[in-house]
Amino acid sequence: MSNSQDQYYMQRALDLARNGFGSVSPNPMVGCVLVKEGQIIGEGWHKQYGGPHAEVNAVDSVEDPTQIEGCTAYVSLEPCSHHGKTPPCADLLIRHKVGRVVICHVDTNPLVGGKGIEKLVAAGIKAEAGVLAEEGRWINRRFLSHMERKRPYILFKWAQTSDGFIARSNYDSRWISGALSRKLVHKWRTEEDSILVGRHTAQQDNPQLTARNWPGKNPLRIVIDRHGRLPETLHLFDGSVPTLKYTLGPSRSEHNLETITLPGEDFWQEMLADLHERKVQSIFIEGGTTIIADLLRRGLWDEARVFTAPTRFGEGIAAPAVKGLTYRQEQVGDDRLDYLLNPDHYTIPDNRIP
Ligand code: AOF
Ligand code: ZN
Repeated sequence: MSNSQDQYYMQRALDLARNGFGSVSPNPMVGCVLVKEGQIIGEGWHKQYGGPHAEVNAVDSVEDPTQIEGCTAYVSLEPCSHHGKTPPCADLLIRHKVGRVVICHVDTNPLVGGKGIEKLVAAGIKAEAGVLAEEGRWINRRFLSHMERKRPYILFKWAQTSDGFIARSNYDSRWISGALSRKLVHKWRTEEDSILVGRHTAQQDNPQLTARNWPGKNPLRIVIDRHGRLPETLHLFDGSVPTLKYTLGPSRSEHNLETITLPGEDFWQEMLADLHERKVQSIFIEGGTTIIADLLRRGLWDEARVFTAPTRFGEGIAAPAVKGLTYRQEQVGDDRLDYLLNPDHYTIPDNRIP
């Protein structure tokens, strides 16, 4: 079969994988397409964390399972080889006598890490990886950050005025971006594992940090309060959504609110290590400026989404200076939206889809 055909079906597998966005974390998004004699005979994707893997759903979608024998399976991630919440997908493909397996990229989860391919090859199945691998790794960049860099994917969002301010001199940062942009931010919240603000933003804006203007899940809320100064009356502490507070003070556990003590020698590294252990694969950072500037300086970031509104403040708090690769630009109502990547970790993706 030609390379372009492999790419065609792999693109379909990747498109299916994306349906799991916002529902499968801390698992990766995975799609699978079964092709026989130029026809798609089955397809599926991993829909929900804890649920069946993509291969299982694809196999189950085939009306007559004997048809699967000799087909080519396109999987956007190396089939798993471990007994997790479900039995190994490599075994499933072997049992159904699939003839060939085309894989987008290897699974760098140490539980799998090439062992899925080895299993298939040992069973006499042709297996090859690397078709549209860059796109597959882009889609699963949060999962791969967790597996390979051992820290969550760090994504910033801020809104700035056209003359470069992120807030007024009194730190009031409301009403820079338009209504449509603010709605889009709620959509983004449903796509990330967690959302973080610093003490100053928590106090100044008293945000709820929920995704109430978009259907989907609320992310875990995280707030930094080194010296335990934040009042308990803030929306963040209303117990409505699971919330973590990182502090140098005593730890505590209440309904939906856990206070975690860090030694504080390197607060960020300690916090990121703790979040990694909790399998939090992404952090959406909404402020404030000091936190963003601090992380930018340390190179501890992956992506920034920056709204530039037509408003001018004339004076105020300067927006963070970021040197990133612009991989996408769009107009959202009256605002311009730039999507930037940390050039130390990423190149511009082919598809430019966030
Ligand atoms: C696949 N197909 O659709 C997915 C895979 O706890 P479990 O059993 O759900 O296993 C989770 C791990 O399996 C996950 O970390 C990743 O390595 C792999 N995910 N593998 O063959 C799939 N979602
Ligand atoms: Zn699997």
